[in-house]
Amino acid sequence: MRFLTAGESHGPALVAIIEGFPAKVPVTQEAIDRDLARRQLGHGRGGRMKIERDQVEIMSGIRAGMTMGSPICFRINNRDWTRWSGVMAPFTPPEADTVTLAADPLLDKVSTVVTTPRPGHADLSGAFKYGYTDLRNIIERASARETAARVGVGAFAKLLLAQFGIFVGSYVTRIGGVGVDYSKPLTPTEQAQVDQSPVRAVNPELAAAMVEKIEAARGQKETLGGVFVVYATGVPPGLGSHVHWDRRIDGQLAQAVMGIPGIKGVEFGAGFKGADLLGSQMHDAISYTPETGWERAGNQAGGIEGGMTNGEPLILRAAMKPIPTLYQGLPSVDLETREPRTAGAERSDLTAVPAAGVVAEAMVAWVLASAMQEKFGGDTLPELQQAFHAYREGLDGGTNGS
Ligand code: EPS
Repeated sequence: MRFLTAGESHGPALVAIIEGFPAKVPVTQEAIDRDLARRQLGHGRGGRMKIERDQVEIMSGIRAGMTMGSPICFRINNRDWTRWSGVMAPFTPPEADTVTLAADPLLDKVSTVVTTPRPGHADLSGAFKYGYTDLRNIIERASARETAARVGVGAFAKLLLAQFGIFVGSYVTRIGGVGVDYSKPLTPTEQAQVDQSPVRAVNPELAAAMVEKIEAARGQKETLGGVFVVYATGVPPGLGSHVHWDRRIDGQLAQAVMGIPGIKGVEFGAGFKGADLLGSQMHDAISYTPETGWERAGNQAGGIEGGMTNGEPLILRAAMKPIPTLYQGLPSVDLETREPRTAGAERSDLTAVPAAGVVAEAMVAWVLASAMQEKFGGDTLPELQQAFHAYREGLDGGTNGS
């Protein structure tokens, strides 16, 4: 399975094409739009989220509520396009020097042409790489707006996984240094509570402290990063493989999550803390009885050993840096004059850690769904299910048949 997205932040729409997705998987508009709405939330989001109401419009690949096996194509319209159409038009130069923004109390307009790179964003590296002095050409695609399309793609992956009892969820454990050490899978009720939290935190006290921290950052024209956990339950053992570096599923998951804008680190299970433990403290003892089946004494491995899932819940943590667009502006240099200049603000968020958790769910779901398709094969959901059940029966017999 593979997917591509296209679209600029202030173009007419974001588009995704998914190829190789099995046929006969039930799909509803609500299931996809629900995740798109979750991505838009979180205390500390900026004005853009007040404008957009992300919804998928299916162009192909779904008929009567079922995938058809043909490429799935969808679009998510950018409502803000109406304000930017004169600036982002494909065949005519920008009509104006500035764009008047809506729904942003701190910024009423931005320049069409941007020549001062924001430290921490794609601006300067993109300018070097593509030879631009107008950074608008980089900003538009580097914007995290594109992650809406990934969440749409991930929603399809989640629908496939649900057919096998696999669930992917997430929550926030730290924002701006306020946080807890907690890395367990949640029950569906707990996940629903997290999704009600203004910062998607695991408890209300923590949420209140995080909101306070975000409000302090707002007053200082600062931005904040944080840490979120993504977990997956019901994952069968044996997804991924030990045989080649690029088939190791922890590597694939790390790449998928590191590919989200702002993510600077990914760890599994005990993660970096595991480096300080003794071997006997780190590794999860194995036991088996016919009544209980295979059991592990803990889950320090985060559900992955030898580049393969081991049947325990998948536990991944990711660190997100503070958003690099600051309303105070950071020291920089103008690309045209080479003179020192404060980087201008684009409309942005104070923090997007709660949203990044939802995007990471999508990417984790995509990697797991791809691994399921690779291991159990077939063009249709019933074929996948048949192979999956045969594999599970082999496992329940104590070995997988040899
Ligand atoms: C985002 C859309 C963006 C920003 C944010 C996330 O809107 P715009 O492109 O109009 O600024 O609100 O992106 C960033 C903070 C960033 O640095 O790229 C979204 O849809 O999530």
